[in-house]
Amino acid sequence: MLAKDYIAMEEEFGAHNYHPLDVVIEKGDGVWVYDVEGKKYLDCLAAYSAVNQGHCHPRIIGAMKKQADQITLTSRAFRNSQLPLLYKQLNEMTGYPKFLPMNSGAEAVETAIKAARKWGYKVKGVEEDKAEIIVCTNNFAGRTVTIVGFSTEAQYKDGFGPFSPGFKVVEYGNAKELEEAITPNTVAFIVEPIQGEGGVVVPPAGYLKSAEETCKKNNVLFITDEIQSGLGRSGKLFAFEYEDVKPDAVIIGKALSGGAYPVSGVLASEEVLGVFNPGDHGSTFGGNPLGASIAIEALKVLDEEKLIENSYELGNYFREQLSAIPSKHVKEIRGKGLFIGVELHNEAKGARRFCEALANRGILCKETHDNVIRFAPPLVIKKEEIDWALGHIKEVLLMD
Ligand code: IF1
Repeated sequence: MLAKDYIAMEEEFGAHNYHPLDVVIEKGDGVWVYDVEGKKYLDCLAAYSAVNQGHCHPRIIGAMKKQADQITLTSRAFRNSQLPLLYKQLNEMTGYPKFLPMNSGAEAVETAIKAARKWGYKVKGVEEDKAEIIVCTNNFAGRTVTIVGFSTEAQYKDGFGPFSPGFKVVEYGNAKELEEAITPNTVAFIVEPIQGEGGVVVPPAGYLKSAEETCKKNNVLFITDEIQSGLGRSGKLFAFEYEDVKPDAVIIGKALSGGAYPVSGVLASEEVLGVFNPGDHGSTFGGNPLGASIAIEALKVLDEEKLIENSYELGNYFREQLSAIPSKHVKEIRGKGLFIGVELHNEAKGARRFCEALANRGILCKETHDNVIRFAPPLVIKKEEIDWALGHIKEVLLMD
């Protein structure tokens, strides 16, 4: 079958909830992916940062195959021999005493919301059904009804109401507005340390620190969504580390499995995750031995292959080199580590045409918010590969 045949089949039988670039990928290896016609591309999206360890990392796929031959799913009605090892691995790498495993990022965010509310009622003493959670403008936390209910993007909500009450929105990066929004019923503030979908937005220096202080002062849980920014993407294990804060809970997903399987969850203190009693929360697949074994290996790969350090160093290099391109279209280059956004001026007429031109040259990336090109390659990328990409990026950014 040719690419156009796959595309026609997809358009005919699939729901049209995406508008992908017309590249039909059938194979991946490290930073490279190959389409059905044999064309090779440098993947600068890394499945929205789920593939930080690179496509089909041999150690991760090896762990997956080994566990697949043993047992894949037990349900949490029984214990399995992989989940305890994942707990231990996460504890050693992050310092958080507890973890609650789920599958998708949205489910992990829902889990944090449930934990925060229950903590509010049982520990903080908020009156029943009065708990408030504060979130930010331009947040992105997934697609469930509760989560899109607090989105500030009209399209994500349109036609999906009625929504869950109990959420307040404050401006991202504005610590004063957060302080003013807190009431005695506020149980949590959930924030992305760097906004991904928002356009790779790095908040003003000191923002997370003052948000944390405000939360502490008011007995409000400070929760970071590190589903996209975490696990090395920003050049640190967690993007919150740039500000010397210690969130009460951290939501992770995506790269937790290196893109091999959906694995997500919430890291937190005993006080926060301790609010759950048997039967309060769960998932058929959450914590399954296949996912757990994959996540253990994916975490070890991050650590042992020094991918976080590579992200930090090559991220700085990539951004420096991008800044040196004398393009009239570029308004701002931002990001941390290999989490990079290139915002274009309105006159550039959108980022999509630049992404399409890059795809034609063998570089895959995806625009966000119409006028931001995002570069977020797998963290296994090498300097030579970035240099090769930069040659093309330069020519494309110098287009009219
Ligand atoms: C789509 C964006 C990226 C996330 C943060 C939770 C989730 C995500 C910070 C939910 C998911 C995704 C989902 C994907 C596109 C994508 C995305 F462009 F929409 F914003 F990465 F940049 N918190 N992000 O970024 O995790 O339930 O999807 O596992 O929805 O099309 P999920």
